[in-house]
Amino acid sequence: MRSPVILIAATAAFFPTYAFQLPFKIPFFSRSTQEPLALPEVQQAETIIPNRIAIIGAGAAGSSAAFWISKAKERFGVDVEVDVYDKNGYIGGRSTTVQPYGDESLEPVELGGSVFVKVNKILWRAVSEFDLELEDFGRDDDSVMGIWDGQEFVLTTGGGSLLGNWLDKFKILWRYGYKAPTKTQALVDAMASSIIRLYEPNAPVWQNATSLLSELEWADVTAQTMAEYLDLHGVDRRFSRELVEAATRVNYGQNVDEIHALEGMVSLAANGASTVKGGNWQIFESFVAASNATLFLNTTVKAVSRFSASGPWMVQSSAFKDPRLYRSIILAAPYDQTGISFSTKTPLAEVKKRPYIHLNVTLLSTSSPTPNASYFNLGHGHKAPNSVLTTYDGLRQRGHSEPEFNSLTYHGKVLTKDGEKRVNAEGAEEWVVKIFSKQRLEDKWLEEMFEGKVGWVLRKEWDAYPVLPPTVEFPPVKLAEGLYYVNAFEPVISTMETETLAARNVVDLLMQEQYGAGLCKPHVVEDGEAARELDDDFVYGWDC
Ligand SMILES: Cc1cc2nc3c(=O)[nH]c(=O)nc-3n(C[C@H](O)[C@H](O)[C@H](O)COP(=O)(O)OP(=O)(O)OC[C@H]3O[C@@H](n4cnc5c(N)ncnc54)[C@H](O)[C@@H]3O)c2cc1C
Ligand SMILES: *[C@@H]1O[C@H](CO)[C@@H](O)[C@H](O)[C@H]1NC(C)=O
Ligand SMILES: *[C@@H]1O[C@H](CO)[C@@H](O)[C@H](O)[C@H]1NC(C)=O
Ligand SMILES: *[C@@H]1O[C@H](CO)[C@@H](O)[C@H](O)[C@H]1NC(C)=O
Ligand SMILES: *[C@@H]1O[C@H](CO)[C@@H](O)[C@H](O)[C@H]1NC(C)=O
Ligand SMILES: *[C@H]1O[C@@H](CO)[C@H](O)[C@@H](O)[C@@H]1NC(C)=O
Repeated sequence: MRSPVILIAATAAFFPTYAFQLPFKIPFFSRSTQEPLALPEVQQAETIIPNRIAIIGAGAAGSSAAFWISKAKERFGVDVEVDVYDKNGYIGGRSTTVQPYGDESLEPVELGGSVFVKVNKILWRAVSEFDLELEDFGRDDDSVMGIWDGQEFVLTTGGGSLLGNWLDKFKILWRYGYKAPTKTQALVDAMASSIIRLYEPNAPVWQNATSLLSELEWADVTAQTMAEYLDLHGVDRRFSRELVEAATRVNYGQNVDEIHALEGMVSLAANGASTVKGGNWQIFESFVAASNATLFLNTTVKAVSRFSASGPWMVQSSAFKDPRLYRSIILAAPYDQTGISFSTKTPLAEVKKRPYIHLNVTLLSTSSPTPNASYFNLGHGHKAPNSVLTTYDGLRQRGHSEPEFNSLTYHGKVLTKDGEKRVNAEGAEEWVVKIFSKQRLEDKWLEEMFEGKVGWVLRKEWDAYPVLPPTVEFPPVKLAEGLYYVNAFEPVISTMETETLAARNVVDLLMQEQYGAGLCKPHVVEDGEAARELDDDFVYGWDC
């Protein structure tokens, strides 16, 4: 039940004008504050709060927030301006692409967030609404997957991706038995079906993740590690420490005895993994374009302040000499990483420090069809898998050394935008390879791994996703009246989809609390009206 929420929205529906009388005059300046900023010219005893919202960050979260606001405006007839700021010169944040050799004529490669699945209903819908093209991810029939423990492969399977259809794999059954994979699959399916709640017409709106998790009955899932959770459900230890860990390590750079079980399960929900041809960032660019918001790229927000509880928010950025005034602010970036100095008369809700996994991504092209077999201690005449995932269990159980990387995966040939295979100076075709590691992989290491056949190399460091230990405590969604924090959701689940979902929630709250509106008008059931038929394509937010 979202009863308090419905109530507010219903009030607005009955008295549609009540919400829209802004801007109005509000006493603005209060003597007792220390001012860290140069105050704007407009500063007087009182001032007008402009009918304007600032969104800080133009990744999945911020771009979709702008889009959701535009949907709310359309549905409620609210008049509000939106500014989107990003310090980068592009939209997409952690979801962006690069081109091999920096060559514009080549097919781009994802450098950050790359895949999503069909149950990610917001992104899936966006792809069709914005006329983008989906590509299957990892359905390469030549691919051979191996799980490397630092000294040997504990498992190798041929063809297809690990997670797409791992249940079918005879070798998996042989190594782990039948029960472990089926039980795990059942747990993943149960999770996926409870996520569906978030897309239904009466989707919950939450003030904090704790209340959402208890509503979805996931509170105990985030409270334990993936290892504990699977152990408790009687899943074979070797299965969780090897195969499941391969998934948590490639997706979140964390082991099964470190990561909480909800995110662990998300790592396994990889059925039908897809990516947008040309780059996922096109979704986020389309969100901003469709929103009609004003976009400030290459613009760093330096300070956010408010001198009285009812005054305007002031945003100091590199785009304007004076602070720009807002009614509300949506923070759509990890709090600790923004470098923003906040100053308010009453303290903000506390956002605890939250470390992120610092990931080194190495993208390269090579004409070597597989990595160096002797690196992997394979005998003469053996080929190494072209998709190497890893487990920590070699070290944990057998005293092997830790794998030097989290994952090393081939991603098809280097292609031109027309789909032709590009050949290098020696006339050889090349593959694109992506390696995730904690440490930098030096040129010499790469040359050995790909037997001297390395073409292009690009290294990128990301603060990729939060460190996700089991917890029952999550950051607040609302930091103050009018100040909302989307990335509060990342310690629950960190994916592109869930960032758009968390943005939807924040916009729903903001539009209710600040404008007496909401994202969707509540559906009032008329007397005698049949219960609404729900069609499968319904996505709350996109639809109402
Ligand atoms: C290597 C890698 C692989 C991943 N794989 C997947 C995957 O396969 N599938 C998946 O769903 N997710 C994946 N993720 C996670 C996913 O990319 C993120 O969860 C998601 O993109 C986060 O979106 P966001 O908008 O919340 O944050 P971000 O994308 O980080 O956006 C925040 C934006 O805020 C801007 N910003 C910060 N501070 C300021 C400031 N002071 N002023 C102005 N702008 C500021 C930043 O420049 C940034 O653009 C991956 C991430 C990485 C790094
Ligand atoms: C952002 O800045 C970079 C580097 O100065 C520049 O190349 C790029 O064109 C700028 N982009 C935008 C959208 O202003
Ligand atoms: C979370 O929200 C619920 C209601 O939505 C509230 O009762 C609870 O106190 C909140 N918890 C925290 C930690 O803010
Ligand atoms: C988009 O914004 C411009 C200028 O801010 C405005 O004139 C126009 O009406 C807006 N269009 C829509 C569809 O909201
Ligand atoms: C392959 O790896 C082995 C062991 O790491 C190394 O000694 C050898 O030089 C590598 N081969 C090439 C051609 O680089
Ligand atoms: C990532 O790893 C750390 C630790 O080894 C290095 O200090 C960084 O230089 C490295 N980053 C890149 C881009 O290679």
